[in-house]
Amino acid sequence: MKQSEILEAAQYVYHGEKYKHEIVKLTDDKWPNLTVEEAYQIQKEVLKLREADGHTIYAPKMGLTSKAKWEQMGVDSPIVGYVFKDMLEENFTVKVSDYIHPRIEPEISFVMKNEISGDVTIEEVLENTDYILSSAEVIDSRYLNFDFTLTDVIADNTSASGAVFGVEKYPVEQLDLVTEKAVFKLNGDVVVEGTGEAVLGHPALAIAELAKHLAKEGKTVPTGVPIMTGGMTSAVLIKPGDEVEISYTNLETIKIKVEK
Ligand code: 0L1
Ligand code: MG
Repeated sequence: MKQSEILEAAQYVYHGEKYKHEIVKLTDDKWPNLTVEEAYQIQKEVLKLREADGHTIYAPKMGLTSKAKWEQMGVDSPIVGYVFKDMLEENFTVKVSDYIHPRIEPEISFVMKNEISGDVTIEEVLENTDYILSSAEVIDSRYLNFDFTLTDVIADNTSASGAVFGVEKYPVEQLDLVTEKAVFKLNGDVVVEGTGEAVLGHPALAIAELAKHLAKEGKTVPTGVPIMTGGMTSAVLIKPGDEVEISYTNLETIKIKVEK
């Protein structure tokens, strides 16, 4: 793809995000052979367009790290995107009118105390972790019917739209992140559940994947900000009036009110 096409694709995707409308996916007709490398170049331009609109990057995030998500979305590789400060949901409330067709998924988030980069082990991730937070991501693919390929979703900043982080900080050594379970209740009924094991076998591996990815750009995993490790279950469609409750084995329960 020529640089002019990278920019054209980024503007097209960002228009969908900014004006909250669904778009036909990039690979449908215009760029059927979009590569992963090109998709990340488009994502980089989308991030720049958001920044030019006055928004600030808050933290990187991992996505598509669990089998539940792979099955739901029909793709099978982890991806990296960015949460912006304006995506942080306040007061545990999500307004559907701020989105196109939002879905919520439970996630385990890491806050690092030391920067890591390149090839790191699970143990190295854990040693350099400050604490763990419970969290929930609000995803909102800009693509029609949430239908995309791996490269489409990378270009679309991994459907990043909203994030809710618990406030209780948990020392990593007090948790077994593999067996830590999230149970997602919608209006009182359990709709999905999953454990940390679903996230690449261990959520710390998602952070290791991020370290590898960022190293290719000469960057390190940042410290002091919560980094989501990817949905532990499939994502759940929400509508105004819904009450979401995500309870974890040990981590703080997240309750979200869904408004119009
Ligand atoms: O955490 C995740 O797996 C989010 C992936 C984003 C792609 C999507 O499901 O829209
Ligand atoms: Mg997610």
